[in-house]
Amino acid sequence: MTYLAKPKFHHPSLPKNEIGFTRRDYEASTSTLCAGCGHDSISASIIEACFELSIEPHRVAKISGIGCSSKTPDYFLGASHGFNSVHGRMPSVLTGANLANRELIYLGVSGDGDSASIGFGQFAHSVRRAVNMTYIVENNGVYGLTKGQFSATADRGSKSKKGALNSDSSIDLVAIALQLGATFVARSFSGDKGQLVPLIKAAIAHKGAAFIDVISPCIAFNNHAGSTKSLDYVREHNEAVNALDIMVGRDPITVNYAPGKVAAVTQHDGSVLNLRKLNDEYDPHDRLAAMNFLQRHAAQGQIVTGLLYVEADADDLHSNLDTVETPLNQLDTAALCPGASALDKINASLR
Ligand SMILES: Cc1ncc(C[n+]2csc(CCOP(=O)(O)OP(=O)(O)O)c2C)c(N)n1
Ligand code: SF4
Repeated sequence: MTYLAKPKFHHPSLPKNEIGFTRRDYEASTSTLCAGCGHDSISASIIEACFELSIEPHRVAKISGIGCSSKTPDYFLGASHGFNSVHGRMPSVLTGANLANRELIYLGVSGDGDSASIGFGQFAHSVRRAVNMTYIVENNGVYGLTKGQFSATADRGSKSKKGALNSDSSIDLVAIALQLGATFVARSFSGDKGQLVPLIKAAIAHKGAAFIDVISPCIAFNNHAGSTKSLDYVREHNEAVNALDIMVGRDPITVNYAPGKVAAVTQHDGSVLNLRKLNDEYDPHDRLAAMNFLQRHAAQGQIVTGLLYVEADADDLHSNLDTVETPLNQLDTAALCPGASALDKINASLR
């Protein structure tokens, strides 16, 4: 993989977050993707979200598969842990890492080819097992790295760059994530940072399996008139369900305003958040309604974006398995290997 180091100098008065880091501290090497690729905008949103959340980069583990999308962890959070796994195998590598050290923040980055074809089973099981992670699919409807074949998320009836018609039904990863029990499900567009950054922040703050499908046009192989994942198509068919803002780790600020209205709320640092309360008709806490809403709008050719579903008090894999609180690398030998008598007891209980 090509590695281009970014120049170190930057303006001395760059704004700092509450742990004293600038946005530059969340960057990494220079992207080698095509200029204008949607994936680079997603990297920029991840950088912004982690900066705004004041996350220490070394607390993040970013894990990906293979593809242009899976190369992106090289371009953000250079000081965090990273593992570029095998094509489609990101979810099981992430699950293993998470079981070994629950203290890190897990960011899974994948492509639609990576997650909806070869890694479909892996995607499904990590979501249904409630692994505590933010799973982002950079969805361009094609295999970008291998030169633009249709992926399983390409819409039936859409055309390839060379004019071939896709006759296969498409897989909607958001619908599947809802069906599998993901406790945070959202869709966004790489070109809508205003929507994507708060969604990433909320997904990171969520305990449990958080899934974000980001429509991310491939400007080299899927940005032409017959594509339903081109910049023009997505801009014309984007139906946002809500606008999300998030506050974490501070004393609560209370506010009371009517549904459908916008309220300006002053934050601890003096900045002002404009909160838009959802209209009564959209409830992101109703899984069945979310599935219905998604399908209804898909049938009208609309791409629904925003936070579609969230379960506030979700459990994760660790609570379901009742695992030890301490990361395995901090346990001593006695705790890791309690000896033959403990094993005898377990065996006896299974007889
Ligand atoms: C086991 C295996 N099969 C196939 C490949 C070839 N391959 C590399 S990337 C890729 C597709 C990537 O597509 P996607 O996940 O949609 O990412 P994009 O490049 O579009 O961002 C394929 C098929 C591989 N590297 N390993
Ligand atoms: S081929 Fe497509 S997905 Fe890959 S870097 Fe270029 S624009 Fe992005």
